[in-house]
Amino acid sequence: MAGSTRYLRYIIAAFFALIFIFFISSSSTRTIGQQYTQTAADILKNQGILRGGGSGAIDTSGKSTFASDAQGKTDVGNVVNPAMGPASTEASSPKQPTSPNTGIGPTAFPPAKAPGARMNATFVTLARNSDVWEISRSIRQVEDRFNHAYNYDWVFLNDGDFDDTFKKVTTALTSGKARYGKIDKEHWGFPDFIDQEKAKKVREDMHERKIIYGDSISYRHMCRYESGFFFRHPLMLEYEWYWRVEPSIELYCDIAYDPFKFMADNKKKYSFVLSLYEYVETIPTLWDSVKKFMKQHPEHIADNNSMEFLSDDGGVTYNHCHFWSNFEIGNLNWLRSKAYVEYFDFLDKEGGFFYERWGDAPIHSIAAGLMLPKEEIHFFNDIAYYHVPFTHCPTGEQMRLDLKCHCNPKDNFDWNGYSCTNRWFDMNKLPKPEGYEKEQ
Ligand SMILES: Nc1nc2c(ncn2[C@@H]2O[C@H](COP(=O)(O)OP(=O)(O)O)[C@@H](O)[C@H]2O)c(=O)[nH]1
Ligand SMILES: *[C@@H]1O[C@H](CO)[C@@H](O)[C@H](O)[C@H]1NC(C)=O
Ligand SMILES: *[C@@H]1O[C@H](CO)[C@@H](O)[C@H](O)[C@H]1NC(C)=O
Ligand SMILES: [Mg+2]
Repeated sequence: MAGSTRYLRYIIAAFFALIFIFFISSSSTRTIGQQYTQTAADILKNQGILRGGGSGAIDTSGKSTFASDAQGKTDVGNVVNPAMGPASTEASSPKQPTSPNTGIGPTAFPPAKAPGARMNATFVTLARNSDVWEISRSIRQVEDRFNHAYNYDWVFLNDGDFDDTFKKVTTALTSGKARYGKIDKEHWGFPDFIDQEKAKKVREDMHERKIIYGDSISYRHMCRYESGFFFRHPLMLEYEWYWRVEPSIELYCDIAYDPFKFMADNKKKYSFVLSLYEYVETIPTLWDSVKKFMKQHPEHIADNNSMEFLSDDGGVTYNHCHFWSNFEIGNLNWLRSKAYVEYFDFLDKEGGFFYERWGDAPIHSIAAGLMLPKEEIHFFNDIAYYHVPFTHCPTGEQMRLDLKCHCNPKDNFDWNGYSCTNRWFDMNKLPKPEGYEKEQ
């Protein structure tokens, strides 16, 4: 008799112990990563311990993984899943009405928009209608990481007419005014001094040598337009600063201040995030033309220039270093200056946009390198960027954490031997960002 009473006591004790264990586990599974939040009652029901339960094993795995999260900021205990039914959480209780965040005290949200004046600036994108979905991805990232708080305008330029889809989609994505411009025929096409036969032979030859875009006419028009005309488009005349954005780029970190204002406040005219060596086959005679220009216009060459970045022998030869111009933040009035326009006109007459395949990146870079004092060029370590196939992921772990970056530091191109950024730091005698050795 006494033995069976003791037996019954064991069963009751074990039963309560079980309830206790499930109660603990339920409070730690109430977090993201689980399909829905579970109460102790749910679990017991699933186990068939309470009446009306389901059939068997439930997955409580992950409870230890998430237990620590639940105390941190990933606790989403207030998320209510309508499928949970009446036994769910206190958040769905009608006794707790919703109320707005007062903006006061420790639970106040930060202000939604950046304060302060805007610069006279715009984003600018050259694109075709077929680029709509790739440019949409770029816009979304620029808006999410920066412009949602600043609402700068966005100018879209095209040698054809933008169609309704392009305009509708991009207007919806931009937080500032979206504006659409058609490129003048004068600015997109062969100038009359170009020998068509000679240009054609070059394209055929480059095609055979498998040089990228070597046989493309439109790519050449594009490079010439970006080199000499985009800043003179009527829409662009209304602005002082531009930020070039191409399709299919990525921005990996928050941009927590206004780079346009930074440029203005620090007297910068041109900026970059990636630099590298140009493909020689596309610019075999560019430097010869540049040297002719320098001789003809010594008044345009800045005293404190970046020749050391461009040449290893004091200007005799070009080392092919250039800033990668698919990302640029720069000053439009500089590009519209007498110096730059004369530089472009001179190079244009040389014919290399069509008799070779001069890209706008070396054209812009050499101009900035020779005609601006070097302190007017800025390297944005904190703007994390990707354009196929290169990544600029900021050097320095603390910066990456502070800016909520999602790039892999191993992908950073800056300290790679094929990058010219190391050279840029050396020339300017700038201390390299902390931790760069580890990211080489
Ligand atoms: N409207 C127009 N835009 C072009 C044309 N070709 C290139 N682009 C744009 O010019 C920029 C550079 O072209 P992309 O194909 O990205 O060249 P890559 O980055 O050098 O490979 C991008 O913004 C393109 O959308 C063209 O024929 N017409
Ligand atoms: C913006 O800059 C352009 C070019 O310098 C200028 O013509 C225009 O008047 C400026 N707009 C404002 C609002 O300052
Ligand atoms: C030249 O550039 C360097 C680096 O930006 C700067 O520290 C220096 O003051 C400049 N010198 C002159 C004469 O402007
Ligand atoms: Mg591109």
